[in-house]
Amino acid sequence: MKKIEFKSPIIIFFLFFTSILKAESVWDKPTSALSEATQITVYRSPTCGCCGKWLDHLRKHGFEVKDIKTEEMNVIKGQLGVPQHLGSCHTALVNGYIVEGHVPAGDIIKLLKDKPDLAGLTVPGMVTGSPGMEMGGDKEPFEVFSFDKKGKQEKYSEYLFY
Ligand SMILES: [Cu+2]
Repeated sequence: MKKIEFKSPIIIFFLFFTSILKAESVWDKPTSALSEATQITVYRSPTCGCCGKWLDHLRKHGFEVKDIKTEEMNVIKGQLGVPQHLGSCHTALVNGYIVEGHVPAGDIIKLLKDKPDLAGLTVPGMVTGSPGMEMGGDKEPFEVFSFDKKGKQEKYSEYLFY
C-alpha cells in the first residue's frame, strides 16, 4: 500500500493557502444561478479589449452572450437612451433592460430577478479593477447606478473594498 494518507493533509494545507493568496474579486464567486438560459446582447467596438473580457465574465456566470461588434456605439447609445453622462464603453440589452459598462454579473442577475421599473444599470466610465478591467491588480472603488427612462439615477450597489 502506498503512503498517500500521510501526504494528503500537506497537500490540502498547501491548496488552502494558495487559494487565500490568490485574491479573488467578489464577482468571481459563484452567483445564484439564472433560472433559465438568459441571452444578453452586447454592442461594442471591434477594438474594445476590456469589453471582450467583460463578456467572458458574463459567460462565467451563465449568460448566453450575443456579441455584436459595431463602429456606431454613439448611435446605439442614443437610440437606446443611455444618458450621456452615465456612458461607458459597451452597451448591452437583457430582458428589455440596458446594461452599460462593466457592471458585475451579480447585479444584472439581481435586476432580472427583482424586475424593477428601471431602464437599466450602469458603471459609468472605465473603472480600473471592475470586471473585465482587472489589469495589474489595481482596484478603484466604484458604484453601480440604476437609471430610469427619464434619466433619474440612483445608487444600485457599491464595491468599495473588493
Ligand atoms: Cu471597458
